[in-house]
Amino acid sequence: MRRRAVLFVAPALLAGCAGRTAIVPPPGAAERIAGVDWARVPATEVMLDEFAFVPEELQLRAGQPARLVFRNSGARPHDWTSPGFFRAVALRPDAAAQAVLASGGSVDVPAGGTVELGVLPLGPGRHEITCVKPLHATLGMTGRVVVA
Ligand SMILES: [Cu+2]
Repeated sequence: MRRRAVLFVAPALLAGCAGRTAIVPPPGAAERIAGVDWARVPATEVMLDEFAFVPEELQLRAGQPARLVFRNSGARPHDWTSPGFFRAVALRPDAAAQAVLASGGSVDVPAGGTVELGVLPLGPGRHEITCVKPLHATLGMTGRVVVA
């Protein structure tokens, strides 16, 4: 009963998957992203379906903004989850970014749906990606994002 009360008062923190910790944007992230002209940033598509990410390895460049368009062409909900990546980027401030931060680093995409995020990788790195839906990683929904 006590646990249920906690869940009731903190739904935003626990959105997506109970137990994951909300991500706080790195220092300076808001300033870094404020000057980006998103209309000039080309879209990069990331497809999700049963049971793969395409591309399996997403390549980005540090300091170069990207519009990531996550498209679920499958018949089930999927997610693109990478807490390490989302701790290392500045996100364009919008509702989609808020949902990713609150969930602890998951882009949740309903079947047939699309989610767009504006990201600015702050430095080079390599981060694992999984779909955290039960068994989806085992069935092939793993990958990585490499920031050069
Ligand atoms: Cu999945």
